[in-house]
Amino acid sequence: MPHIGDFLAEMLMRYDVDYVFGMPGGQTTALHDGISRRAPKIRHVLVRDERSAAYAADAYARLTGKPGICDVTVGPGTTKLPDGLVEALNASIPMIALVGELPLDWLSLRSKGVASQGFDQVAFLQTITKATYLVPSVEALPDLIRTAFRVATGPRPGPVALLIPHEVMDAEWDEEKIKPVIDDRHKFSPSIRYAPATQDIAAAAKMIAAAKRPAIVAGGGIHASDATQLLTEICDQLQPLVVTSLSGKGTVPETRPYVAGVLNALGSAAAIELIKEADLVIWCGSKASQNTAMNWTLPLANQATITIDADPLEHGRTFRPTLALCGDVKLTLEVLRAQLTAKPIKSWLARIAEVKAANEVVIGTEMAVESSPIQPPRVMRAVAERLTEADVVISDASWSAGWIGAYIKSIAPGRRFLYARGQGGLGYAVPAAIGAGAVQSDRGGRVITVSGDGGHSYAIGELATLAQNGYRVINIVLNNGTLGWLQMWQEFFFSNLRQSVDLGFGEKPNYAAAADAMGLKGIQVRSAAGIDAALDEAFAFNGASVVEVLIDPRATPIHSFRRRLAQPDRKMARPGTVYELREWKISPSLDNA
Ligand SMILES: Cc1ncc(C[n+]2csc(CCOP(=O)(O)OP(=O)(O)O)c2C)c(N)n1
Ligand SMILES: [Mg+2]
Repeated sequence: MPHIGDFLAEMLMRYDVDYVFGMPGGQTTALHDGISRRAPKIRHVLVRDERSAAYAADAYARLTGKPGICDVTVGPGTTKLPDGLVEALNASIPMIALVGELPLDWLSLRSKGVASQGFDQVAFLQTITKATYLVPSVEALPDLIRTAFRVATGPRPGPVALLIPHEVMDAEWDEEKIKPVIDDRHKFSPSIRYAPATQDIAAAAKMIAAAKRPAIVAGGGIHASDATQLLTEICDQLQPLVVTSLSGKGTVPETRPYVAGVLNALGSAAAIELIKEADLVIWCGSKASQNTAMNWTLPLANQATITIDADPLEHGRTFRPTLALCGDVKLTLEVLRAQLTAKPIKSWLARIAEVKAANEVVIGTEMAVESSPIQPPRVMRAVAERLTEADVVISDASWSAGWIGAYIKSIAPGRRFLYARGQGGLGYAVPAAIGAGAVQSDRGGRVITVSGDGGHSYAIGELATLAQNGYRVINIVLNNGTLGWLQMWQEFFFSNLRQSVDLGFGEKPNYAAAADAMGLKGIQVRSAAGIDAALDEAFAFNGASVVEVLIDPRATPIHSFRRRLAQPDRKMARPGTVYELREWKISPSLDNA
């Protein structure tokens, strides 16, 4: 007779889940048995660390819109999940963690690991998930699986943990009694879309028509709502200034003349300059986080604002918008589009073109530097030249986010740039490439990760996962021998301190050699002259590779750090904005609106 592991695998398959990422334990073996019997419709990918399973599921979800599924065993498997769960919680990514649990009636034995690997998993997971459920019986399981999918994909999407006790997972599956019935509305996120009130849409259209210098801050919520194509069409018609958050990169292609790039302290200088000149700023699918809102100096006090967000609680968190459009981004844009009368404004487009052109000169010069030590913009240029619309780029935290953000342009609407900005945790890129690699192996594109040596060191074990599965992943390691960001922070603000920031010693670690030993193609690049050949080789390789580039340790994408490096004798105080409470502003109305 089949068991409940079969039932669980059957339910997942019916929800169109084709990959599950995890690490086995005795409590979850029935699930793996169930999956293996249904392969290749549903497949299990073995990771080397459960932390990576959650990150892989996160990337899978971002690229497919389906909940990412990961599985761990009770105890030490569960305690490695938080990095991925908090990232998904903060970034509103649909995810389901299938968690092994000790038998239900061993309650008193869980404490202090008297029963092997036991601890209070529910309490542990509750604060870092959208919902956590302990399955009380075989009979309750079908409904709780449906609940997990409904909650993970419903507004606002997020991670759900489902704890399945050992005796439930191993029980026989009575197919007459336990039916694998799913709710097909919850295969994808968002599973429900709603539009704002009609009068709010009319008011928004009027404001947009009255604006002289309209701007859109496009956030990750646009990707989550699958609204990139629609937003791009609307923007082609209106031609407002468009800037994006890191997560929003790719919502409107950066090749459009009115798009000024990523708004962030390490993003596009043109975006930072131009957004301040707007009279109306539409925050679309963006929570105006600390980084995108430039330490909440944005929006400016004199800027009228419209917020578009599906979460009613998001409107007004950091400022009081002039107008709040509470609704699914795509549906809201659809109804708004029908009422838009605004036309492109020549003077504003000319100003955007002027600032962008000046910035392009600077960026172009940086990307052309052929001398040693290697400058990261030159590396990014070489990556950009080889990218196609089918490829996916994954950023680690650290300066990699800035190098990608400012020097690789998105060329088509769609989510092809992944940033873990929910937490900004180091060590995301390589594990996320497992999930992206699985998706791309079916779609036919490549995956490119960019990390610093610090971030890359977190998940070197997972390089074997990439190689074993034959995923076409090119991992670029920008090796400056240090935790660059912290090294400069110490130097600037703590009188040249150099404590616990150096990762390199002599010629080691050699990340290319390590990759080679793990079954990948490992290439080390020491001079700018070698960049193109190395990337040609890696991009053409039908498998996983690591391209380690020894870069200038004085290179940084942070604009304020660059100013400090250029004026070493000027005494500069630690940025006060790190501690200051933001000013909660009330956005004004727009003249003539
Ligand atoms: C998990 C985690 N720990 C610590 C930090 C703080 N942090 C931010 S950037 C950074 C240095 C990153 O070094 P590396 O990956 O080598 O990139 P680089 O800055 O040198 O380009 C650190 C430690 C973080 N973001 N995430
Ligand atoms: Mg580094």
